[in-house]
Amino acid sequence: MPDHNLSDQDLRVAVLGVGLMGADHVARIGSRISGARVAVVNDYVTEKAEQLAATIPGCRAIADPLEAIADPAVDAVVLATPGPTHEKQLLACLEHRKPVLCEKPLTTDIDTSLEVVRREAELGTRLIQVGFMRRFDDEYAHLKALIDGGELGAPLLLHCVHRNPAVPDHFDSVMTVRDSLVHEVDVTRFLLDDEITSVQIVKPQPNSLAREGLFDPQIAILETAGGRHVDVELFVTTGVAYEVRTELVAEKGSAMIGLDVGLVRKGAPGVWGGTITPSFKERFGRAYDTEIQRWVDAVRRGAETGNYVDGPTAWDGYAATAVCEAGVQALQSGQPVAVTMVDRASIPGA
Ligand code: ISE
Repeated sequence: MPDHNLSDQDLRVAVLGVGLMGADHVARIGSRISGARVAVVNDYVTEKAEQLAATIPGCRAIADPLEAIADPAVDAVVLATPGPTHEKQLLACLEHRKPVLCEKPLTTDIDTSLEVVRREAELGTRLIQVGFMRRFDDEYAHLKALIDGGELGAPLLLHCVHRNPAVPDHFDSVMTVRDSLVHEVDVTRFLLDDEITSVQIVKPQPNSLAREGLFDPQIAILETAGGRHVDVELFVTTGVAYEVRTELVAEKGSAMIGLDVGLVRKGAPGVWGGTITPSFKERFGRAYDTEIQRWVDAVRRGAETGNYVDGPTAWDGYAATAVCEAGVQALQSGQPVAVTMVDRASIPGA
């Protein structure tokens, strides 16, 4: 935990993994976030980290991620490394008491996610925030406030659409569950304050334009402990745009977000329209800024509050892993699969 006085100093952040997401966070911290600077970068491609460090005043590249975490001149960590490396890196952050913002997934399986939750709980302080950025998006925040305000009555259903224009060649049907559905899992838990208890995946006729063997689209059907039904269209090879929509149906009305309306322009005769959102970087850019700024602020206040998190916790990461695990089984079996999770009350402090 930062033990020096941060009131007149920037938080020194190590960004581990400087691929698409990590490099985006480095640029964000360097230009749009106050109270923090990137002090260390790391990547499994060492030269990439070295080249990036050379462009940032006062920044060093450290080749070993665990050394970067332990470095005394690092106050906090952003983990944007591949999922399978998270368990070790998160445990190192806990060992060195370094607050960490971890991009999803928390870890890649239920047992290791649970172990991370337990180890953090044993410390009696929250150090791990999980990067579910949609909770920081204005539209999701509005929808959440509308639900919590009770105007629409009890929520009954969510209809979600998750479309990507394209995915990389290595993206397979399981990644649709673990990388794409995972956001809808977190959105469901966030909006409804309800745990997901079962998952079914329906595989319609695949898009003939998708890579051979990729089940795309997929329809996920989630049931919650409170009996709510959530359906999600996951379609990651539309060739069109980044489209993420959520419609809530409640007892006294419905509400929809993600229409991507923005500016509507009338141009050539007989034509009207707006711009297409190409990827999650544009759609959720402001949400990422808010997420990182609030995290930095929480970490800077941490010495007084004893809490280094302002957003989704390790428990939220564990719950998402558990639901996606059931989702992967459901993808194979075609049947509804029950989600296995421990009772939160059995881990004091989780
Ligand atoms: C990607 O990893 C993301 O996190 C995006 O938000 C999601 O839309 C995409 O499907 C994932 O592959």
